[in-house]
Amino acid sequence: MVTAALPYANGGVHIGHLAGVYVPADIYVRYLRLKGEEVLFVCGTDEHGVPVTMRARKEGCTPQEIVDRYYKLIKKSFEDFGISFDEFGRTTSETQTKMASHFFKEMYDKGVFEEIESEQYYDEEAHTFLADRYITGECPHCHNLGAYGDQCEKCGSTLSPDELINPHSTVSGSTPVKRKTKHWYLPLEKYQQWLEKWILQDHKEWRSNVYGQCKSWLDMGLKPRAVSRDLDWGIPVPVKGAEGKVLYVWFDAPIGYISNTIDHCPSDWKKWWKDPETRLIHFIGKDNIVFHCIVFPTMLKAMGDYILPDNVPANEFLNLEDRKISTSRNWAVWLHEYNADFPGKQDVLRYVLTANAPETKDNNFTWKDFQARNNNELVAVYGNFVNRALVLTQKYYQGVVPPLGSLTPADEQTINEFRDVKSRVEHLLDGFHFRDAQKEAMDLARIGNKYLAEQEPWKVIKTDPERVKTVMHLSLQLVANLCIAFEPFLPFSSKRLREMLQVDSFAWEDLGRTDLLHEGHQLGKPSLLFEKIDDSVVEAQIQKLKDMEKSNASQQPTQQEQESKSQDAAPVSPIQDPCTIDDFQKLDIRVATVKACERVPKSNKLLKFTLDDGLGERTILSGIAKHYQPEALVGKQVCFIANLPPRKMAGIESQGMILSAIAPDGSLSVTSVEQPVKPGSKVE
Ligand code: B3M
Ligand code: ZN
Repeated sequence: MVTAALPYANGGVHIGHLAGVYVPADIYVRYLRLKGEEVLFVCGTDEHGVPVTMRARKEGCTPQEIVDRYYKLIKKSFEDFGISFDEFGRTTSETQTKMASHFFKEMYDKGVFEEIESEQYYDEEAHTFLADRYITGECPHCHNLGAYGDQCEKCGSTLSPDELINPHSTVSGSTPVKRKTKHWYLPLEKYQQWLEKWILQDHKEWRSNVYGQCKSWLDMGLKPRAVSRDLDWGIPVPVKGAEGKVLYVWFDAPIGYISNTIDHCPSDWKKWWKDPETRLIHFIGKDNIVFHCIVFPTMLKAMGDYILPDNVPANEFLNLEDRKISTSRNWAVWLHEYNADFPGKQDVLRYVLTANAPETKDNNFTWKDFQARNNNELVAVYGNFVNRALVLTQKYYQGVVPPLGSLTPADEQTINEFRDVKSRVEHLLDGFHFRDAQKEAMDLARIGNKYLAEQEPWKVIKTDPERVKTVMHLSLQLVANLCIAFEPFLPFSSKRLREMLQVDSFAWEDLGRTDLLHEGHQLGKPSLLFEKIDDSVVEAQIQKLKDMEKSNASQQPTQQEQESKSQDAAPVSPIQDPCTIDDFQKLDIRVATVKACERVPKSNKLLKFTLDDGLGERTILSGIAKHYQPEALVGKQVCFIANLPPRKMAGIESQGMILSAIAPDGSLSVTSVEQPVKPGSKVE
């Protein structure tokens, strides 16, 4: 039973989600299916909770309209991309309402929950309790005026609404008041010992990032977690006295895995969730670890007869062009847009995301790397080998597999080199090392290229045509092996390759064999598996990113920015105490032209500017690396303070300060002049 995290139906899916969850899950499932294992792959959209209501408020429509729209968009983009779910459901389904209510009822009846009354913020104008995200105020730590009730995004501290100075409701703008409210809590602390044994002792094999995060939660000591909310969007809490309350989205969502299974196979769903012989694997991003390793297993345990996850291979995050993916700043590559911009190239993105999979640490996607991996690996290694083998067979033997003659030591060596690829790839896939597993498959193509380059059939054909038959026979066996080895990773290419080979299907078991294509077998017409991607194509994508970011058209929350920030909701900072014109005139503010700009090695904050300030060259360091690609600033004019004393940072002397505008949400824009001016011009 394989699950992939249910994306919130409040926005599209981007490459960060794909790399972290859906591509590895799909590789794993395709691999199991190829092996002939009985496997079910379930996903769907997560349609309740504050992320959805926030989005609806922002767009001025109902939550239902939002989830209907994004369910369709997400489902279609996964389908187009070849993520092979057996079932893609929604948490607003009837089955889910029944199942989640059943879970709550049963746990309630068993006396699992604690009922706790607490005081929560209530908006008297809007007549509603306020989720933490709906409250803003001043951060007690950094005094950012736009901090949220759960987090200050300026200084990163986790907050509770009580800590906010001067809280106000983003729903009506009024000052909220405290009201008593009752909620049901899952007493995780009662399961602490059991969890410690189950995870820390019995699952030492889990990825170290997952194991480590669980350990630190457990070390801190678990606390009760509320499983209900005062919200008007969600599954009603199914007990008396709970009017106006819904199940917390994180109580409801994981049960969605089960409901979607039920919708897929109503009569035998229990075998997937209650049979101790079934292995359950959750693919998730790192921000979901606590829910999948601690909260949901506790719920399953409390229910009694469910199986528990066998493994939870959570990934770290993927950055985009060296910056954190941010949907509110529209710094993202959206799957539905990729599908539209690169039709038929699903495998290229699959390949690149797996090659850069953030398995053990955060990783980075750049369009240049996308192009390089396509051109230098898919085209030049895999595609090239396959094409040479097929085209030569076509040319010499009209596409009929030639016989195998006697083997030379070089043949033997090549056969040996790829014979054990099966066990190597299996070992890696079984351990969820997708990046290395894909590398093994690519190495197989390298073996093929090396073999052809050394045997030179195009030369030998003139002197020893019998020998060429053997070389081509073996090359074709290697092509067939590549088709199998790449099948879980690059399913579209393997399908096309099977058509070229005129083979309906291969089994995983066949991997490593040298008799997959028999002498006399007629191959189909060869065509190119991959094509080069030009500079202009990736440059257009980079430009698109920059343009989209500027226009800031979409403001959907990312996975990380979950219950998300709203730029409009963040108020601007108050005007400071008065200063005199003399104070101002002490500052020598000038315009300079950026001659060069680069990252400062080992610093993720600093950019080093070389400026033309009208008198010569000037070096200034600025802590804005998170906001700009250095290349993007070259040639621009910027305003800077020219008469600050020099200051050393990261071993480099900075001669002044570049002025930037900082928006309340923390985003930043360097100041410039409306028309180009002579460098050195004063700003007054
Ligand atoms: N929708 C959170 C997320 O997308 C959540 C996952 C639910 S999995 C049950 O990060
Ligand atoms: Zn703060």
